[in-house]
Amino acid sequence: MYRLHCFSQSGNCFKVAFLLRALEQPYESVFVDFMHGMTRDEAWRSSTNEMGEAPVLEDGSRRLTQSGAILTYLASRHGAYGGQSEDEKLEILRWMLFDNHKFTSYFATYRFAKAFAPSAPDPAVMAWLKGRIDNVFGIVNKHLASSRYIAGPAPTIADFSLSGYLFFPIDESGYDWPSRFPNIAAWTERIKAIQGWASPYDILPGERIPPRW
Ligand SMILES: N[C@@H](CCC(=O)N[C@@H](CS)C(=O)NCC(=O)O)C(=O)O
Repeated sequence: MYRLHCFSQSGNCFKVAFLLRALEQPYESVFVDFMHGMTRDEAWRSSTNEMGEAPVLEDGSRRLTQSGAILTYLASRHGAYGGQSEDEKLEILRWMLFDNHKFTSYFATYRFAKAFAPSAPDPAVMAWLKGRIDNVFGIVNKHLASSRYIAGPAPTIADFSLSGYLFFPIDESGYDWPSRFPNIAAWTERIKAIQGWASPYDILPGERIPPRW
């Protein structure tokens, strides 16, 4: 059985948990105590992920990190959500790289600073991040005006990747993207209709923490 090292506040972990559920693959959740520094612990890094990040997926003796690599592996192994032709696979990869560099990255950082950071966020840093998010959400919103899913007419792992942080409560980020970006909002509703979808806090392990700042 797959083992997924994960925790409840992580949209990157949610991407993988949701795909496992969509593929109807049973898995065991292994709680990563991120909020108490587990991913910074040298022993954890040596045993589990030298990059100091969740998610981590174990498949027997194989251990995979980076949600994009994990999604690609699972899609290929189970023959779903990974595209068929070389062009489809490249289109998926293109969007997942954009997601990891910008779409998830800026938004997840902003949300973490606003909701979970140990000290109050610096307004200048938040203003800079918000500008980056405005730009990147605008790009995806425009793309979704003419595309039902991120990489074409059917859902793929690109959708699992880009939507990973969009199912958490808005008050965690304080960034009201559904009212500003209606095409993104409509797309997340289509994603919720994919089999296996559930709210992140219902399927990932660990305590829920009220937003701090
Ligand atoms: N690109 C990575 C990002 C993973 C990531 O940043 N995970 C967070 C938790 S959601 C983490 O473990 N961060 C640790 C750190 O940045 O120190 C992925 O998609 O898996």
